[in-house]
Amino acid sequence: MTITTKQYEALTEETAIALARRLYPFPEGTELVCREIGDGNLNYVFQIKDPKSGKALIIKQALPYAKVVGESWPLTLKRAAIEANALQKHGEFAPGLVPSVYATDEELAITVMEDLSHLTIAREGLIQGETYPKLSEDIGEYLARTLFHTSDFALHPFEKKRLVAEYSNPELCKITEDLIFTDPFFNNDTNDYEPELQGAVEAIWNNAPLKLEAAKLKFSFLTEAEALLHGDLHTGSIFASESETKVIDPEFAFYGPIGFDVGLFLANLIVQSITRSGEERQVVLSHIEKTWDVFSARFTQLWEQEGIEAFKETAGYKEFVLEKIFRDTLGFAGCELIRRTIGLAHVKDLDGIENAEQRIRLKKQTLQTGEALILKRAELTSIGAVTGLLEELQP
Ligand code: SR1
Ligand code: MG
Repeated sequence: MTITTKQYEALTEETAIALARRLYPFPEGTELVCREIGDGNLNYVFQIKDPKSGKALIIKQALPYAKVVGESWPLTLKRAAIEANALQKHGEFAPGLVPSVYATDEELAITVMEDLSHLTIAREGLIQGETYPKLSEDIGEYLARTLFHTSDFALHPFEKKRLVAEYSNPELCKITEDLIFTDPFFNNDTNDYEPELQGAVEAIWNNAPLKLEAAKLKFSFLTEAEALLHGDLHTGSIFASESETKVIDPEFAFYGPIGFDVGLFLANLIVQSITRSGEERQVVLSHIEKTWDVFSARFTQLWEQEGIEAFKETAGYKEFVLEKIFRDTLGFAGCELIRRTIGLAHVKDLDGIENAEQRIRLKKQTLQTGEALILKRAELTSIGAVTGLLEELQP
């Protein structure tokens, strides 16, 4: 459903309720309550609820600037339509793993969708020690299904190129190009880190082989239109419970290298593994292995059963593609680890550690792990080798 409005205005809790009444047949006289629950960097998220029946819906609205910085950082409203369309496109291939979209409005830059407040943002849950037994299986499936089905391995080239154009997302891509691939590798004002990390940070800025590899990874991100990515698949973009997983927030969606989505998710699990110890760490290391195992098994099955590429049975081609995705995954994961530690956008998993000495020690470990993944990505040829490296680097 498309809602017709005259012009953009930022919603308030009152106007969000009025809009919800227009969109959903709440019985006459129903008292609705609204809360702004957005905790991300960019948008407003209103939950509108009928407390009597418990029925609720979400109205997410893009602001014409980045909320995390303020009006000095203008940002396209078109991202709301990209997000709504990507949710629906990914939902075609990974049903049940994304929220249902009820309505959209490009002018108001809103998406009206399923309320998922019975679930918890995975990052928050993981920080509290949750194990989320289904997380890696569900995300491995989500990744394989959405990425395979939007790639040249599954689509007619005309349709694939139509989608590449539809999901052109230059402003949001620029944020990633700057914040993940460029700024943390240079002495740039956007970087943000504790003085105790100055030595480790300067070591990154002066590490010529590392910077060369970061440049190559940025080049891949800039140029390789392999599949319709989520584009920001960290654990804050996932709602989870013991039995359910839902991927939200694909406003950074665009056609890019498949390993970027896989790598961002794994990097955020790696941060968790660094903050944990003993059996609790093993649970996260198992999630890391299972994500890749499920992704590669499902991708292989889809290739064999539904692939349309003429070369699909040529000996070694499928393996070549999966090896490339794996190598990219590790490199992108490395960049994400570095930027979450010293760049503009941090993660609570690390910043929330109250003991300063422990926080700095774990941040140094995160940087070291990021560097190792970037530099050793060609040598690490199995996910077991990656978790082995993580265990070595996490005493
Ligand atoms: C200004 S946006 C900062 C970060 O938040 C988003 O979730 C993306 O990860 C982006 O890099
Ligand atoms: Mg987000």
